[in-house]
Amino acid sequence: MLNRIDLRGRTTTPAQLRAIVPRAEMDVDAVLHHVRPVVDAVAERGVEAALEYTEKFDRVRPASVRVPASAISSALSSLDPAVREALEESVARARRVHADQVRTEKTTQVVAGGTVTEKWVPVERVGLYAPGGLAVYPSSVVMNVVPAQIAGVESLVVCSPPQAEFDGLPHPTILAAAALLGVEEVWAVGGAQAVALLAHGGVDTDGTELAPVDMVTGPGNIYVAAAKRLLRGLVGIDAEAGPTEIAILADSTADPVHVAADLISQAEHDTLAASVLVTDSVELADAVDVELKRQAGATKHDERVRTALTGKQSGTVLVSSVDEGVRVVNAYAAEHLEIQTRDARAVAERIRSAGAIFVGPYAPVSLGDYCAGSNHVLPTGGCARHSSGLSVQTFLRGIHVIDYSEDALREVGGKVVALANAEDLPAHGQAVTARFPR
Ligand code: HSO
Ligand code: ZN
Repeated sequence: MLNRIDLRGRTTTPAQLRAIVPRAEMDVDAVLHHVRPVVDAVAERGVEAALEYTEKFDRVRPASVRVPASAISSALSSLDPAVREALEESVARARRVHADQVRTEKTTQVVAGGTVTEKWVPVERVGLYAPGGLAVYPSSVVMNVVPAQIAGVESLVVCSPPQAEFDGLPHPTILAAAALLGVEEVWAVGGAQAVALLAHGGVDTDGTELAPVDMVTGPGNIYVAAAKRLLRGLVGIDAEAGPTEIAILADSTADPVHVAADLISQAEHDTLAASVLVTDSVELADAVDVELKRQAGATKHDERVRTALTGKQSGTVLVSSVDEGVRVVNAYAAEHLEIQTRDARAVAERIRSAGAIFVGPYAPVSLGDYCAGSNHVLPTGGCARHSSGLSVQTFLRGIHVIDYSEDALREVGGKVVALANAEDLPAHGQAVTARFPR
């Protein structure tokens, strides 16, 4: 079922590996020309333009962008109690993990009379995007809101596309998740127009202000990614999320039933999702293929899953050893990486690049999607080589506070002057010497 790539006996550099191992492509540049007019129109005409695009793309026109408080609270009271309990558990675990990410202010005594303090200040107003396309993701509301709240963000707005079947409101489970987290502001707007409206703000249909945000985070489709690219700078963004990816590094001890189930679980997101098995065992690869066929036939979204698994973004990579497998997955830098090998913990310790690492037979990616306590908004497309998933840190700014006494400045003044002159910026030096006329 999966394409097979045989790397045994080949010597490859990390750069070559990145080109060889299959991956979902997302050509954001190719859609920029569609997205720019949307962003420009919302910048100019605000809510009016956002609602026009909403009608065009989502085929529904909400009465107002801001969802009434009564709709948010009633969504929570009508939520299935089992789902509510599960969401509460998800929130509690995420809060436990993210609370440990809080940074403490540190003061460095550089010299007598001279200190530099790094203080951490939360971003003031944040817009969190929760997609509502093929699936709706109340879990993503949790994964965005929890770190932002723990960072101390004071003003939070959750944005999600309006749904025709729910009278132009976002999906009720999205509203319920927001209510559960204590989020009071939800906007019924999605896609590129949502990112643009968050960045520029506007005036709602009833005349109330929709204040612009300082930062936009959360996953979305390619149009959301393109809007983030166009608006980055005016607002901060987390990452341009691409299609989801799972890589599994497995040896002959792995259970093909589990491996196949996990590959299918992420293929379920999107026909473009990438499911990659890296193994030194041909027997396992064969057994996983058999299992994929069996399980994919029985799963609800079988079409979508099969398209993702047979697409060129998915495949099995045969390697000659687990060591070589480690090299492959490090080069690949998957959004999610499972280690299903002997001594999985020891192997996991050698992983340098991945959005998140799932160790051993009882840590499937879907645990992390919902209930591990870890965050599921993670870097895709190889961005795990340089970036991390969403965390409390995402919503904090580190500000250096420089405090020097007269003596401490005088003592180092000559060095400032020397460096300023070396850069041919003598006025920089004079800003110091002006303080010490003699
Ligand atoms: N695996 C997705 C997150 C998700 N899964 C939400 C289910 N719901 C990207 O990390
Ligand atoms: Zn998932």
